[in-house]
Amino acid sequence: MYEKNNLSYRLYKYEYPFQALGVVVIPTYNEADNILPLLNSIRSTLPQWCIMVVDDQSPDGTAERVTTWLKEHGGGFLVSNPKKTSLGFAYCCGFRLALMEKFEFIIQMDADHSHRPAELSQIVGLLKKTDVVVGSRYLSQSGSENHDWQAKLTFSKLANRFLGFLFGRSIKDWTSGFKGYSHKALTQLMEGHWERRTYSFQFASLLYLIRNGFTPKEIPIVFDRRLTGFSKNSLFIIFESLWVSLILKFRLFKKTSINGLIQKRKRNQ
Ligand SMILES: Nc1nc2c(ncn2[C@@H]2O[C@H](COP(=O)(O)OP(=O)(O)OP(=O)(O)O)[C@@H](O)[C@H]2O)c(=O)[nH]1
Ligand SMILES: [Mg+2]
Repeated sequence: MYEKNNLSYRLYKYEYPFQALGVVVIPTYNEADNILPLLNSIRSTLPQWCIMVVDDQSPDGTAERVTTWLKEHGGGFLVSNPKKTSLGFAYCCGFRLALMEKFEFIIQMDADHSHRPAELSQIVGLLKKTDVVVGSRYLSQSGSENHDWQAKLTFSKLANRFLGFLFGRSIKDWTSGFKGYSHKALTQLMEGHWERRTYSFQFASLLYLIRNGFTPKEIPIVFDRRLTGFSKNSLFIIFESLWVSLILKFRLFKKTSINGLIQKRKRNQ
């Protein structure tokens, strides 16, 4: 275990007795009751992978639980930010470190059990053939097991319809938080500045990759309700996402449509 302090966050690294094929990056804020079962499931699904948790001083003791788990099991990192930041900032910390550690494959997923560790293997399989993989809630084979939380799903569907209207239906799930990247794609992504982004990081990052020559491949996932704890979404985050989507539409994509870019690439393949 060592500590780095030069990038304003602390990194705790726990050595692994295996040659890691990749890393799963998980941002956490107050996910104490979710995190340990998640870490166990990921380790049993992908025993040769590292896990990196990026925590923002969660007051419920998430980081302490992660530390205990990592001391016992090894094979992972805890990135501890000095204060509550944003989703974009947390991902940037994790992704930049993953690149520095030279992981070939990097997957992002939520800590709240809405993404199933059992589906990681599919993402990994596809990542070996393509640079960007999106776990999608809106393909015909996608599913949701907890039908009682329709309001959340409806809101998410509306957000995706709106983004589909702005940027095209080539991507069905613009706001998925379950995604995989090759080292090459993530290196490109980290040339952007995402530190101030909240939820908008999820679609802005996809748009950025598409503009820079990558064609994300979607695979169906089952999306579950968070196991325990509370959503970090807020009105501010919704407005920030709306604002960012409009700016991107009118500033960056005035001339070229995303659908157009993707169709052209498919024709040239
Ligand atoms: N480090 C860090 N993690 C965050 C932050 N905001 C959200 N997260 C984590 O990012 C993941 C996604 O956040 P959620 O609150 O689940 O967002 P959501 O999936 O849209 O909402 P629900 O599933 O309805 O709760 C979770 O693992 C959160 O703990 C943040 O500011 N910093
Ligand atoms: Mg969630």
